[in-house]
Amino acid sequence: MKETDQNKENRRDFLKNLGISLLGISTLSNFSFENFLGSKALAKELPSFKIEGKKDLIYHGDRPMTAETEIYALDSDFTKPENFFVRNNGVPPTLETIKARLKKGWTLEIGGESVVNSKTYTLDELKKKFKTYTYALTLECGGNGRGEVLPSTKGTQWGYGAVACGRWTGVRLKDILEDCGIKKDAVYIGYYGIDTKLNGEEISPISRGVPISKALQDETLVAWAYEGKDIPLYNGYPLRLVCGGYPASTSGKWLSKIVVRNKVHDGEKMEGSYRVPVTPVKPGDFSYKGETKIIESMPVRSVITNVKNGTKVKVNKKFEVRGKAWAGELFVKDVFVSCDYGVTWTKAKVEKPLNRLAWQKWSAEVSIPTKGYYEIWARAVDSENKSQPMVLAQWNPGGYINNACHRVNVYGV
Ligand SMILES: Nc1nc2c(c(=O)[nH]1)N[C@H]1C(S)=C(S)[C@@H](COP(=O)(O)O)O[C@H]1N2
Ligand SMILES: [Mo]
Repeated sequence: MKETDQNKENRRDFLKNLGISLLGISTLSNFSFENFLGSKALAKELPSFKIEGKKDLIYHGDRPMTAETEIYALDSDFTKPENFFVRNNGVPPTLETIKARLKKGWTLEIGGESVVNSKTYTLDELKKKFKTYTYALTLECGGNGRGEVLPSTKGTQWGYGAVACGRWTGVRLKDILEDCGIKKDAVYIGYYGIDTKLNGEEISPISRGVPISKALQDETLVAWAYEGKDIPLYNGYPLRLVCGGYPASTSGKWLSKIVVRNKVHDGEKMEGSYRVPVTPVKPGDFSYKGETKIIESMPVRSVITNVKNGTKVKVNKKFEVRGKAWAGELFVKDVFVSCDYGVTWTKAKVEKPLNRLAWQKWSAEVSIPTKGYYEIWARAVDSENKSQPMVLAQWNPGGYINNACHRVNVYGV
């Protein structure tokens, strides 16, 4: 459908208010066909705009604003703030709104039926009252890889770059919850941020959470800094819940409230989204009405970050292939690299993570035997011996948790 001029005007105003300039619509130059098995993402026209202060992002949409990181920008040990992907579900708060709140003292309220004493802390109180911790935590959108899912499903057609890992600094959620006291019947927590719905309603577009056991892990943080700086505006400045290893949708941005629940949290996007069928369905079957389960720990995945598509390599000469791998709540045990479509595999050297829930660096030396077109595939295996599949293992109507192998191509010369 063609956009009306009025619509375009409205959108331009909307973006201007957010400090974004629309550069027009263009096809994406760096979104390479060969990155993905299905390659259907190439056919789609993607908006081209810029978020101030961000770099090396592939923009998927402006309303809500969504942008993933170019795979090669994931080559740095930790994702730089300017490279951190953006996935909004509604309208983010403006910097003015946030500054006005900060002036009065940004507050975090703890409530819900399973909290003993409801309390409200200012950001300064949180910093003073509780011990500060820093952990490197991997945040990956539950829909990362959806662009590869066939038959196609609705939702942002992410490549493999809706992921980031970096050092978050804040206080443990468990210390805050201990200070308030939690009742024996507590089973879940839920978050609220100060963003609003796209339709103009002044309520959170997303309010998700995690089981209480995850909320009480040492690494679950209420964080105010990322990579030693304030959290970037669109990644949740000034306060964010960070639940590494779980779908990033559980890490609430612009955090203002946490509720402790005596049942599974029933906030926005708990019911219809971020779930997969309990009983596997045939690919393309959107009619499933059966039981679904909430996605918890993300599956094992790896990306190749140093070899761009189309790279020319010398025949029979070893070259380095490296990247990152992560496995939700588990560790990555092995990464294997293939240059012959999975016929033979070379074992990569896999480094230890900085801490639990951080991604792991890996590298391997490979070579190709003749001139011509080759593909490099990477396949990680988690600490429970589960491997990445070569193709989407379990199609689901939401197009979630596609952890099929990443592949890039090279030319032998
Ligand atoms: N308040 C708020 N928190 C949110 C969201 C949101 O729209 N609003 N999106 C969630 C989703 S679906 C993802 S994948 C991550 C994205 O985090 P990022 O934008 O910092 O990359 O934030 C999560 N937390
Ligand atoms: Mo997400």
